[in-house]
Order: sequence, then C-alpha cells, then structure tokens
Amino acid sequence: MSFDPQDHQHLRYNPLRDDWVLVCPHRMKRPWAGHVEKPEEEDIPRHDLKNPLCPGNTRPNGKVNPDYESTYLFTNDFPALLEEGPVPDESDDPLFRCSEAKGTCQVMCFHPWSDITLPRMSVSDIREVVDKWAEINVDLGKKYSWVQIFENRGAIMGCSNPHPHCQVWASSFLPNEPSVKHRTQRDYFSKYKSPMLIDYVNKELQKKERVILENEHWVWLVPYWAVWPYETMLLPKSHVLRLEDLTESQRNDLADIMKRLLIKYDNLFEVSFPYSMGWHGAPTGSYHHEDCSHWQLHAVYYPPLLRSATVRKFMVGYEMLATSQRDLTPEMAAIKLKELPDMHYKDRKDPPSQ
Ligand code: H2U
Repeated sequence: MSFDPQDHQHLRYNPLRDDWVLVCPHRMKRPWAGHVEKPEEEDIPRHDLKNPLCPGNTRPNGKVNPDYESTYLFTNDFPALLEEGPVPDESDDPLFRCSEAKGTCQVMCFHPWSDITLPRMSVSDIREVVDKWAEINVDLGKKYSWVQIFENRGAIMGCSNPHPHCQVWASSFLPNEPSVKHRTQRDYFSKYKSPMLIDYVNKELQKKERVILENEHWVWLVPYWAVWPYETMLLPKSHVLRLEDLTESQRNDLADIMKRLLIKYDNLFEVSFPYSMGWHGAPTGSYHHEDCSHWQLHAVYYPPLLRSATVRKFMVGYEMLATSQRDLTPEMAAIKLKELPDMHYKDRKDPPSQ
C-alpha cells in the first residue's frame, strides 16, 4: 500500500513555530454519534445604553465614549500590562529567572453598531479598520518591541462583549510566539537568502491544494502545518514587514479579502464564526534599528469549531502532553472552505438550512 496523506497518519513540520503536528485522516472514517445543533442566533441591540463599548455611553469607570462613527480606540480600563511599575531584581539562578515586563493595552471598536460583525461591514468600513491597525502599530511601535493586535470573536473564545472590537497589547518584550517566529524566519533567511513566507506563498500558489481565496495582493490559505481544524493564514503576495508598510492598493485588497474570508467562515456552520485572530509582522521599538527583512507580515486565524456551531475541538490530553493532532487534513479543510458560498448566509434569500 502506498502512502496517501489524505488517508494515512503522518507528522507535518511547522517551520514557523519549529514544531510538528500529527495528522490522522483515517480517523475521519469513525462513526460520529454526537448530535449537531444550531444555537439560537443572539438578538443583539444596535445600541445598548448598558454596553461600555457603544458610542456616547459612560463606561463603569466614569469615562465617556465619544459619538464615534467609524473606529474608536481607547486604553483598556483593566489592562494586563502597565506602562510603569516596580522592576524585579535580576537573578542569575537558571531555575528562577525573572524579567521586567512593561506595556499598555488598548481596545479598538470596529464600528459604532453592536449588531454588526466584520463580514457584514462594508469593504470601505473594513478598510478603515485596516488603516487604524497600521496607525496603532506605528504609534505603539515607537516605544514597544511588540504590538499584538488580536480579535477574540465569540463567547467560546472568551470574548466578553458582542460589540465588534479587537484588542491591542503592546509590550517591552518579544512574547513567545513572535520570538520563535523571529528566530525561525531569521535562520531560514540566512540559509536560503529569501524570506520563508515569501517562498512558502509562492509554493502554495503553485500547488493550489490549500489556497482558498486570493486577489491581486493577498492569499488566504490553510497552512500545510495547521493545527486547528479550520486554522488559516492570510498573507500578502509581496514582501511586507509591517502593517504600516502596506500600500493603498494592498490595504484595499486586504479589506476585500477579509470580508470574503469572514463570510466563508460564517457560512461554514451558519453561525457568527468564533476565532482568535491576530497580526504578526516584524517587531518594533528597538527592532526598527535591526535588519528585519527575514520577516513577512501575516495574519493567523485560530477557530475552535470542528464539526458544527456547537462541536469544538479541545486541545487537551495528547495535545497538552505530547503533540498537537488533527483528523481533518488541511487540504480537506481548504476544499470545504473554498466550496462555501460567497454570500453571507444572513443575506441569502433562502432560509438557512437546518
Ligand atoms: P474582549 O471582549 O476580547 O474580552 O475585550 C474587551 C476588552 O474591553 C477587555 O479587555 C475591556 C476589557 O478589559 N473593557 C474596558 O476596557 N472597559 C470597559 O468598560 C469594558 C471592557
């Protein structure tokens, strides 16, 4: 019997994170007795006087939001990272290392309405979100080494408020994930004299097995090494270090592809698709003085859902103790996402299927 990656167990290497994922497609054939249900759609008011993210409302700490009409950025009232604070003592004990951590946290509302999500916003409204992200990366990147822009969508991902928003945590240090990506992309660049993710995108565009959507400047794909069932990456086709380096046409194309990809995500289980997403690009702060040409800007989407709007994948057991594992192959996930309609299920005339 010859090896078929769609049928037979194997390990795949993730060159960005320098780790492996176990792929077990033969398990897709096991009987599934769990029931598939669609939760009731939440009825979210467009403006709720009690919602601290709505325009014109007073937040619990007494601060008043302006009557914003587009995006709105404010410093998180409950920040995990503070700009100032006592600094821990240095220690040379290898078992009890400790280091200084400083930073700031912000909240960015995408739109004045609470009952809208990114996929249902207009491309020009999404473009404003893109511009704001770039602006934030410049502003906070002057002082901080890492500016993590991320969106938690859905209660299942710990999102505390239905109002469309993301968070920004900027830190004086390079956190674990970007730190590994910094090292792996630098090592690849010094070995192959080309940015890893540029080579990767070019090869994916040739292979076409995992590409879901593309436009002139962007590619949306399921990475070869994806861990979450419908994990994806969004990458520019040309070399871009940071969000602020995106040209006008790259920003327009980004807004266009984001809307299309998020519609597909929502259409997968006909639910507002939960995920954690975020941007990774070249580090900032003092890294502006270093050569970061090994970096390529990209967004990652990590959705937890596996089989339906309510059946999620848990990263427990073997994943926690040994190695991440998946049943559905990345190629199967890409085909599934690709085949989904381009029109949002809520905008379709026919009632959504049960
Ligand atoms: P999440 O929904 O992803 O948890 O983000 C909402 C953030 O908004 C959260 O970090 C902040 C919370 O601290 N927030 C405020 O800063 N002020 C408020 O009045 C409510 C929520």
